[in-house]
Amino acid sequence: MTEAALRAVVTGASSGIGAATVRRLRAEGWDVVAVARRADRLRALADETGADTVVADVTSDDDVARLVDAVTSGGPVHALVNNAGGALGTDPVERGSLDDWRAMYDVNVLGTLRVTQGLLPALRATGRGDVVVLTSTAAHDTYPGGGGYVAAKHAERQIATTLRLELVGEPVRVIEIAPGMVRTEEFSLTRFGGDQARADAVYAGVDEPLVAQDVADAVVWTLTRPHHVNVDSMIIRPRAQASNTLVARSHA
Ligand code: 8X3
Repeated sequence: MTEAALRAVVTGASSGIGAATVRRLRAEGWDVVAVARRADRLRALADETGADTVVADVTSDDDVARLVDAVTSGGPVHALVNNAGGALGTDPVERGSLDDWRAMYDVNVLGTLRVTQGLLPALRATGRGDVVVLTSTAAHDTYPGGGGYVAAKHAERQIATTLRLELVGEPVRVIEIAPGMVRTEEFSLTRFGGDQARADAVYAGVDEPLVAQDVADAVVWTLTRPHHVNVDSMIIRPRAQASNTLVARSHA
């Protein structure tokens, strides 16, 4: 008799780290529910990987309620990967846009809170649940122009650290993965409002920034440790990045 597959929910699954995590989990034999706003991208990922999909925006209470219903009526949930999030702008604090700060808080902090609250009962019920929170090195230290993103990621990190205290003794691990410089199709492009030249400049002269698969590898490694092993927090950067403000660049 073969064992039933483990089942994971991955938010922000339409590109970057989320999509790479879906691919990697499927390759490891997990059932996966891929969640994102963009139906066309999700459909392509489903065709490629065999993942199930739910179109939902983690900043919408109604969407998350519908997501939780759809996921929990479809089977057990062993892992939630809270990956949806992102940065908007690099304004100094003095000129930071309130709208950007609000939007970053909503998706990174409240988005993770909404989905985690919704799925915790199901994660607990399996007797071996995992909550993964994709934060950032911006959750651990700051940098000029990081203001709103750093504030949101610090807050998101504290969901993970607080939840771990509150769930002690229960069969649910809480894992934070904090990536540094990862070159993905969209993270910097979104941050700079679609300005490709500014987005590319983030990685200029950097010898091998991380790629989404590097982070997916870390996520899946933590999930596939024996369940008594809780990787509380993992900071992962490219070798060329020593800190949020010190990056080696060639000037060819
Ligand atoms: C991405 C890392 O340096 O843009 O989460 O804040 S950084």
